[in-house]
Amino acid sequence: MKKDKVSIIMGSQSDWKTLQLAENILNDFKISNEVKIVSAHRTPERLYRYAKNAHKNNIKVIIAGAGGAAHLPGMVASLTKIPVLGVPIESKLMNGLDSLLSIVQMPYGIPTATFAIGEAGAKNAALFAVSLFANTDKNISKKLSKWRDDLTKAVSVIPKRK
Ligand code: RP5
Repeated sequence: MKKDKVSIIMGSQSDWKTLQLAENILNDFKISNEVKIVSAHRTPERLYRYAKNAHKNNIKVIIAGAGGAAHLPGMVASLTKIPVLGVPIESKLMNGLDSLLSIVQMPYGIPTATFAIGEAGAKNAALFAVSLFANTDKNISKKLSKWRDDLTKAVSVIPKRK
């Protein structure tokens, strides 16, 4: 039986340095994943093929990162019912505000989740995918509880002076 997986897609090679943080987290939780460049503007036919085949490829969640005129998450969401988690990439000209608004302002009927701009968004999208998998997988659920406990423990009461 094929394993359920998370698919991480991005509009450009330049998005990889952000999206690799999502891949790292999925790998830490041993969640099967794949990574692809799929551009809404430069490779529209690849986007169409990818989205139309996603369901039969056992993809359960799609993390889609894009910057600037960030149409990738919304376009993919329009072609599949698989949940799409949008990550706005921190763009050079507007620090990612353009990406954020492009992703978050979806018209009624075709939702995409939208995360924070840049690295925090990539990591949180992966952790959100982990939470979705934790609903039906006890091992992942246990690991996520431990991960959260460790996060809490790592916050000291008194700030460290350098
Ligand atoms: C978007 O355009 C990509 O998601 C990327 O964030 C942005 C810039 O792409 P490059 O010019 O760096 O390839 O489609």
